[in-house]
Amino acid sequence: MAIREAEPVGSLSEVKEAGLDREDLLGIYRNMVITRGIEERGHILYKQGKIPGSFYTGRGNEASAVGVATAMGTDDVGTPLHRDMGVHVARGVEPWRVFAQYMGRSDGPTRGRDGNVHMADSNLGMIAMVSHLPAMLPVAVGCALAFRIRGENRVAVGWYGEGASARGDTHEAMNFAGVRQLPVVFICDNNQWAYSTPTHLEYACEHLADRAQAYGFDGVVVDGTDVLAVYREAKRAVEKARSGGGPTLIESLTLRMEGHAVHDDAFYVPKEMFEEWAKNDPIERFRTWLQEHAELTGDEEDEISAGVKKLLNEALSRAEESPLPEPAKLTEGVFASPEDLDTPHHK
Ligand SMILES: Cc1ncc(C[n+]2csc(CCOP(=O)(O)OP(=O)(O)O)c2C)c(N)n1
Ligand SMILES: [Mg+2]
Repeated sequence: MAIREAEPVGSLSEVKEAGLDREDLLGIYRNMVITRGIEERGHILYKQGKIPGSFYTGRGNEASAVGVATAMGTDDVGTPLHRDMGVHVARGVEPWRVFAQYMGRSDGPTRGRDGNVHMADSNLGMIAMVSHLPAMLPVAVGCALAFRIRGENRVAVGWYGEGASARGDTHEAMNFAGVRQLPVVFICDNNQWAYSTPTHLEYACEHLADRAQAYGFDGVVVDGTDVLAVYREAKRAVEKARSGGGPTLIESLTLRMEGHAVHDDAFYVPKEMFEEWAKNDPIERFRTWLQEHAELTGDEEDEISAGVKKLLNEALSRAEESPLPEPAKLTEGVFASPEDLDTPHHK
């Protein structure tokens, strides 16, 4: 085995050294609870017939998504995927806009042009995915190249799934990033399934992070249910990239705790696997850590869950009030014109 396996996070002092105070920790916990809450409500909306198409969830991936996003700087950019609702939440997308997106309303990030998962708020440093197999890795690498050319001290973060690792664009992105030592961090959400395909039919190496060495940069495997370990590794990788140290590949290991999307009941995943991984639920795990290491009280916990419930109830009502887009204007805002691209790179 070539790569490093990240240690789990231990004490509060270790976490403080990594730059997080108690308020930050509670904020991370809250973001994870919001993330799950959005996805649980998405299931209900779908069953009520209010969501056309499907609804994708990242149950089991909340720690990974929120942990990485918390480690990014404000000016950094990322390309989160369908398992990474926590990235949108942690970067400040208001939940009502996510519901509006899924219901195809004009206040969603795509203003009703896509009633689905291809969303991102570019004002918050995110680029919407066009597909995820893994079309966004070359985009993230392109951002990193642009930062280098413009002399900007920014980092790009690109997500992909372990199934997507089998496709050629993963190789092209990583090879180019390694050759140029670009400021990019690759996050492999390894949730052990690509739709119904298990990992032994996807790759033959032990860890996908092993491949980093072949591209000329560091790889690390982290337990994706341990939010603080994810944060620590992501922070390290982001700062390394920012200071000219080149890319890092972080393989974040989880289990996709639901079907590919709400239309899929995941009948092909062995029951024992779900039972085993349910013991490591990222939210419960972090709650226990906070109780043991940061004196989280029952009152604080109740306050957070009541606050999130209120936030999401209001978000749902607000999203339902958002109008559907006007049919006559549907083609507006779909393509960028050269005038829209007001960046030094495009001039
Ligand atoms: C080129 C292409 N083929 C198939 C699909 C349909 N599809 C979307 S996600 C996915 C599975 C991806 O698995 P993985 O990369 O492990 O990500 P996960 O969904 O498990 O997070 C498939 C088959 C697609 N979007 N694009
Ligand atoms: Mg997968």
